[in-house]
Amino acid sequence: MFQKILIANRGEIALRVIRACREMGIASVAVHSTADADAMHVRMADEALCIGPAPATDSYLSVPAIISACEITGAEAIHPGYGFLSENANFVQIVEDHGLTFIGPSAAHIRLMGDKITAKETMKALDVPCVPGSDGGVPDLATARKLAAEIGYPVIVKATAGGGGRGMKLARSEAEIDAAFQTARSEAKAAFGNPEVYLEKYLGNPRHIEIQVFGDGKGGAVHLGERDCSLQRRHQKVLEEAPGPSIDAETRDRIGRVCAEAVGRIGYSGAGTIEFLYEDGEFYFIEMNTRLQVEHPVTEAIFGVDLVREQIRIAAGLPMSFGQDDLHLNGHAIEVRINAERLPAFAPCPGLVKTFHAPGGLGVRMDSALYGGYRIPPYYDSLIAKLIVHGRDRPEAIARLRRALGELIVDGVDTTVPLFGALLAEPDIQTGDYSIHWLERWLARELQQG
Ligand code: MV4
Repeated sequence: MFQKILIANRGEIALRVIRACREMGIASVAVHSTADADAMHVRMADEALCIGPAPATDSYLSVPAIISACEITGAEAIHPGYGFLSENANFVQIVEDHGLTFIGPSAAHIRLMGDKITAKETMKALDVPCVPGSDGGVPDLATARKLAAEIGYPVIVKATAGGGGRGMKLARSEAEIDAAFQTARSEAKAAFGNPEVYLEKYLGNPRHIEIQVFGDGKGGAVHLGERDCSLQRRHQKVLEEAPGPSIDAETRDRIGRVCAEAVGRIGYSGAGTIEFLYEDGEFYFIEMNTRLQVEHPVTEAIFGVDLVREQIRIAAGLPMSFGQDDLHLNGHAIEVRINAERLPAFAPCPGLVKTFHAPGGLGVRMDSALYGGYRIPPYYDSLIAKLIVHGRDRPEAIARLRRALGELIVDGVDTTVPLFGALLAEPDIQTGDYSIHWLERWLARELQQG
């Protein structure tokens, strides 16, 4: 096992990793920018090192600074958290070239899934159900027109280097395919340096269901069920829950087995998430994320496992501490993401936090690096806390979430907390009857009324 791990991240996820390290008897190294000298992850780690100025490109994204920090502190492994360098295959290669261990999948697996066309081809070959579409890239307009007609409108043009909603264009009919194709290509070239695009049948009203998987790097793999992450605003998740309100035990078992089998067959190592659109009882693969996700705690809550501990074990060459038969789903969990943002525009609202009080009690988990007197810097993501509740069933989880939100105090900055009370009062939310477009439609109505 490692003696010392460096965490190449900040905020709540850095704390999350430090907590796992401490329980495993592993020393932790925090790295930080000059803007984060007072950050909680710096205080909580066993050691801390300043690696650069405030802009992330010069600190949390600086590969030489992070490698140097490992050499200075003697850290043997790097946990990337989410975002920043977590899905950067070149970084992983450099980490390995320096004799260090990246806590995550191989550079090859990250690269494979980072290119959305190769990801989809791989999954299709592994019998994972995919959205009907072009098999591979679409080289020119004539091909785009021909394929779109075959697939049937509406179609969506997606950048192979995109993902997470970046670089997509909808064509509702033949009249729109030329513009969609050309715009998608030129935007992809400008944004990613790679113009390649592919086509998919556009699904009108699906849910976003993602399956948590875990591979041991030797062909063994398990699944930990699904999360319903349909409630999003501008491709940012707002509330996530597990199990999915629309997924029964048999469906979970069926799609879960397909996913575990697929990642096992490619020799995948560590945590991964297979994203699907789910419509009319069918799953359609869209992307695979090769990192630990923001919303992993809802899965931890219902399965009672520590996914970061498991990531560290796998990276250290140890076997997984559970097999599929050890995993039993218990109850229901919901996470809400709390951002320092001012409504109705969701404008980032950094500044001084005068008072902070985290909710507690049975079934309540607050993952946050906030404290009273902390000044939220303006340079990074506006996520300030994740509130995760666990109950014996969905109604209990909802009641607990309302109760916990009532206990939360954040004074000094505006937050998205007021949204959640209103959201949880909605009949569709109470019954779990929502799809990927529900939240934006609701916000358009709600925020207009004030
Ligand atoms: C789609 C789609 C409909 N049909 N693909 C957006 C994020 C990226 N991961 C995939 N996305 C979508 N892909 C097909 N073939 C609709 C979306 C989509 C979406 C997906 C998940 C959650 C929220 C969304 C909001 C708008 C569009």
